[in-house]
Amino acid sequence: MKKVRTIQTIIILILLSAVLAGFGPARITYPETESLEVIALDWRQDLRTLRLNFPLDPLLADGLKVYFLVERKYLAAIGESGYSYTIETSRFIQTGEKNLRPKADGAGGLNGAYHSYRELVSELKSLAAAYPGLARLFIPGKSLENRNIYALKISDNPGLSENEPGIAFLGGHHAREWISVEVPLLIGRYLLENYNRDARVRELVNSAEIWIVPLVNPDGLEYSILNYRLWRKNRRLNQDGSYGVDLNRNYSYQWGYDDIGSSPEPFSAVFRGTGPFSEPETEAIRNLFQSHRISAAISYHSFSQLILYPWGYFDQPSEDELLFQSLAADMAGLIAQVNGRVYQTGRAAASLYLTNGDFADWAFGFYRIPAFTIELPPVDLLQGGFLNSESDIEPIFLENLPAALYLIERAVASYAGTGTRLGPLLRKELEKNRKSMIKDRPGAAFMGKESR
Ligand code: 0X9
Ligand code: CA
Ligand code: ZN
Repeated sequence: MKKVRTIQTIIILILLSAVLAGFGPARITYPETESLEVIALDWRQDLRTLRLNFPLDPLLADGLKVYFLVERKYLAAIGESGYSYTIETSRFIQTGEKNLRPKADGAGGLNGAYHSYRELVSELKSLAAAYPGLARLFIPGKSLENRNIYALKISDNPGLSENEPGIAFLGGHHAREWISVEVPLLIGRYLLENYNRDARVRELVNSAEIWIVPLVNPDGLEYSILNYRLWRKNRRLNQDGSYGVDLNRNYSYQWGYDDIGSSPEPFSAVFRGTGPFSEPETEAIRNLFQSHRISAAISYHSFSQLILYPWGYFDQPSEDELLFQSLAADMAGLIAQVNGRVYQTGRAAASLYLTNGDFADWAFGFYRIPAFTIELPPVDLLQGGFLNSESDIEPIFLENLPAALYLIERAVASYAGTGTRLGPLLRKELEKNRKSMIKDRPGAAFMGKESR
């Protein structure tokens, strides 16, 4: 059994090194202020205890060596723990950052066709400027490093808050999931560019308020582009000297319910933060939901090709399991029609893994709206994991477009127009089915408990 796991680990490391090869060490650079070193260890040592004891980021595997990013201050302690390592920083750090930065004109650069923060800002601003009657740029909050978190509102009369359902498309919670920024951005651009020529788009834009928040974690994205491609969290400097809070563990609904899939340990990749909404980035999303009536949401991530719905924090069906099932199945059907790619659907806790404090549990748990996590392609690590190519952007956007339009359509069709924040939502039609579902109101006690 142990042997099998070791072999699996080796295979994964080899694959990781293969997929990372395209991103080559020469492209990586680190700010001197953080005193990071790259160390190499022989993978034949048991590295699991090492990784539990020190905040290390695996960088890549190559031959018998596994490379980790580590802060200089931990080096002595690692040595004292009996691990032998070599310092390989010079192999990775390229001085003279000049030609490593994305070009000022927004084309190409380190991140190719993907958007950096700056490239995204200029794209959002030019969309808002090109369609003043249909789009307006909001800033519901700022990141830790003071970057703006943008929300592009798309509707007729975008300057007014009309009695229309809001549908939010979020991306970029996780730094390394670059494709998750592109999909909501392209959905927004598509709606604007096709308003005049497509009656269906016009109808949806006229009767809804669509919120595009393509980049929840701008600091993390920049770090992933310029420093370390596989960075996940935000860039919070934690108590123990490690960096980052996992923003998709920082929402308040059942925050820290248990330690399965979310961690109280700051150096963990799934550190949930020191409290619910401890991070300004999640606070910005809460702010957006508090000040605007949002009736449905999709949060894009990568990778795995999944359409997930609550609950994620424990493996029980919610009272709206049947509605979630049918919406997810419809969306998966629409997606498959485009490029033939299959997205599996299911409850997040069962189909992927347990976690607490994620966006969808909060949006559903607190606002009782249909909220999905869509894990974009590829389907697995073999196909590239987090590293999509530039040519993947268009087909992945195109296959997700009909599902996004469908969710807007369903939100519009079932919107009761009460003008209240919550309103009767998509659930109404399934009222009768609900009676057959198991009694499940874990959130009842939490409803309204959160400060608004
Ligand atoms: O772990 C996450 O935050 C998401 N997956 S990712 O690989 N993009 O990081 C999925 C969250 C879905 N929710 C649950 N599984 N509870
Ligand atoms: Ca409107
Ligand atoms: Zn993610």
